[in-house]
Amino acid sequence: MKITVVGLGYVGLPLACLCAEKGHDVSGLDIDSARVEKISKGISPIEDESLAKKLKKVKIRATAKPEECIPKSEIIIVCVPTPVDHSHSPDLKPLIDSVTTVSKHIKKGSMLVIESTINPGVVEEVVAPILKAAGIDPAKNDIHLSHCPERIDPGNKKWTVENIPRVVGAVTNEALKKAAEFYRGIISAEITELSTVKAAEATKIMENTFRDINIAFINEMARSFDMLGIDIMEVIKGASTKPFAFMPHYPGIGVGGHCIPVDPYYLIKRAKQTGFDHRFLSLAREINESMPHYTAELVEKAILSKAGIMQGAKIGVMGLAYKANVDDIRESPALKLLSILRGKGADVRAFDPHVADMSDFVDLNELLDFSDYLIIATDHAEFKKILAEDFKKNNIKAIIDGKNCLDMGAIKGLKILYHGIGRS
Ligand code: SAJ
Repeated sequence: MKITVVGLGYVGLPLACLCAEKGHDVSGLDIDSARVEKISKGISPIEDESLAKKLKKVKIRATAKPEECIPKSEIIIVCVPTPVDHSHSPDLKPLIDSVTTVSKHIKKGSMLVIESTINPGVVEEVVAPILKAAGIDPAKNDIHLSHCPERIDPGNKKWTVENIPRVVGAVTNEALKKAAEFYRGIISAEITELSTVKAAEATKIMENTFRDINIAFINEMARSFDMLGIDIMEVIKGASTKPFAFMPHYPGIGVGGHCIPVDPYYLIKRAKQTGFDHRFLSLAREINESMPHYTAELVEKAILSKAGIMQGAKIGVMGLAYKANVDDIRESPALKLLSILRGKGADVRAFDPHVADMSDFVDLNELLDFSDYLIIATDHAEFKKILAEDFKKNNIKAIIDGKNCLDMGAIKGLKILYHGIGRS
């Protein structure tokens, strides 16, 4: 089939490659011409070696011009970001702009799938009206409109776009069947057909909200156990010996990424319009948003106990990305932590081997050489290999392990002050 994937990011690009691998004739549409340029040369704009390899093998016609690809496409899949703004309000502009562009060029009888994460109601209340304004009525199958929420875990080698099960919901039964048939042709895992498009929108929001509240739960437990002098990591290990029901999550400096800290706000806001107040989801967001501040308090306490003042304290932050072994800094709690500490007058500098352009040093040794105090903000594999002796050699006075990923015993054994999140 002739396919256009709209949005060539973490979601769209792997999907475009998969469609091409399966023999489809694939175009990629993106507003970022630099990104289009790179992909046209077979270079991946995101750090992902398997993707980079794939891009060299498959043929994807990348363009910034919708008229070059949409009119001749039988299937159009929208994979653009659905972020929130600084006040945590959903920002549907990228989706609205993309659907508006598609509505100007799409031909009748085509299939339009929205993969972006959206709250229940967006397809029928936002997407369909844009199409209708262009004289295209999805309820009459002028085009086949469906929602198949993306499920991707960036950096995950085991679960990829090809083998992760998906759900699909559509505006009409015909659209549902066509979408399910298409996805069964490219994905080896189960494709579950849901009875309404709202159910599909709700499924993705629920899975990610489930993750956010579980992380908030363990963050709260960590803060409580820290006061009780209990090691949260030992207790998580203990609870995980229960062969059913318990699901381990881990405390940290906060929750980042383009999904988990964002998706709950889409549901909270839409539910409010029906008069329902998601108190629990809102509290979980409050707890997770508070973690960078909590971490900064731990840092300040450690520094005051050593130096007596924060002003000018040389703090090295290890990691800027929102999670281990990726280069993505979206909603990264590490960035929030940096600004909080700088607000307290400390001399804070960072190093992340995956985010060189935002690092203050070229390598780890430079960071260790500069720092009197260290914070682990991201548990990159490179950081977990550092020996406690290396910290001692560099005269590190205190370490705040924001991901509980270092060897606490070895560090304390060398008389370096150590504080994790829920352990010390
Ligand atoms: N985090 C914790 N404690 C945990 C797990 C995660 O603090 O126990 C933090 C991470 O450090 C990170 C954030 O939460 O800052 C998000 O972590 P994540 O592993 O959910 O990372 P994402 O957002 O890249 O991937 C997620 C998918 N990941 C997993 O399910 C493992 C999933 O939540 C979504 O399918 C996907 O984003 C998406 O695109 O919606």
